Amino acid sequence: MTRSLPVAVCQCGPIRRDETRAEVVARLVAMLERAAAGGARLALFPEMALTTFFPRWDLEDDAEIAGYYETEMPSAETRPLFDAARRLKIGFALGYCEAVIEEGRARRFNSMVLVGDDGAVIGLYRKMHVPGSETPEPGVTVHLERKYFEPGNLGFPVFEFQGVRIGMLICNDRRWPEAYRMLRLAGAEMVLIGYNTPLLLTETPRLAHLRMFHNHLPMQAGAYQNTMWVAAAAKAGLEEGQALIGGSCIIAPSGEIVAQVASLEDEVIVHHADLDMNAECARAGFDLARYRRPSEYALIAAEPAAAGRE
Ligand code: CDT
Repeated sequence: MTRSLPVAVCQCGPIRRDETRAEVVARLVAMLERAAAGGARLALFPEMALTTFFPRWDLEDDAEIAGYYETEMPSAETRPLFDAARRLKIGFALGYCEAVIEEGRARRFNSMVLVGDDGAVIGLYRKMHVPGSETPEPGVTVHLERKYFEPGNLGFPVFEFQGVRIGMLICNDRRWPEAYRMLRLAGAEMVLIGYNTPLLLTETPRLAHLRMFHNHLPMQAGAYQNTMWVAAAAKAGLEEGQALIGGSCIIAPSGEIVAQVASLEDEVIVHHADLDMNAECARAGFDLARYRRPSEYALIAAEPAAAGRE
């Protein structure tokens, strides 16, 4: 019998700075309904799907900053999404900003939660590769994720969703081959990726025309080289004056994009992911157990000083 997972990518159009959680959650519930109507059993929302992408600003008002984070998941404000999942019998993955007391101190992570079709939390991922800087840097697009988040501390976990092994990555993670390989080695069959990516980077004008290529290239390579499904949901469009790239898509283990959005708005795409393709594609040269040479890859896991050439 063929194993498959109908998966939906729910791209979000821009979210305003003053948009309330209730307004955003209503948009997400509407997309979850479209995903379920399209036959999906799992829906993916972007990175920071509950708020505007505030790391574009060097904010000073602590109350405003705190307002972008969730201290519990679900909360009274996000519960309608969990209730909808239970009502519609569909799971979801949601990127959000997490504030938590851990090891006796307040900590902030850029996180994604995986939720079952019963509305119960299955697992949590915290973004590992946190890009940008702590303070604005001259000549560089302001991207202050390192002011607002610390790097994740949960590794690259893989969770079981309806018998399918699922990994999660968040935005900049998708550009790092090690992230996909870690998930593949932990048995992931599908990777869910949420992102907020500026369309323009002032520091690299020569590469401007390649932004969408550089969005899809690492995700297609990650899918192909690790023979996994990749589903990717963007926050897209002109958000508070900053253009965010769209291009949300679903990629087969062959590396081929099998579904892609056609707008920069709230949009839902659904694809029935054939999980037998993973093994079939692996047979075309990616039998990891047979051909991989981990004893020759020590530099990859070495700290920069040991590697010596970074
Ligand atoms: N959100 C996120 O990680 N965005 C990064 C942009 C980094 S620009 C300094 C990305 O890789 O798309």
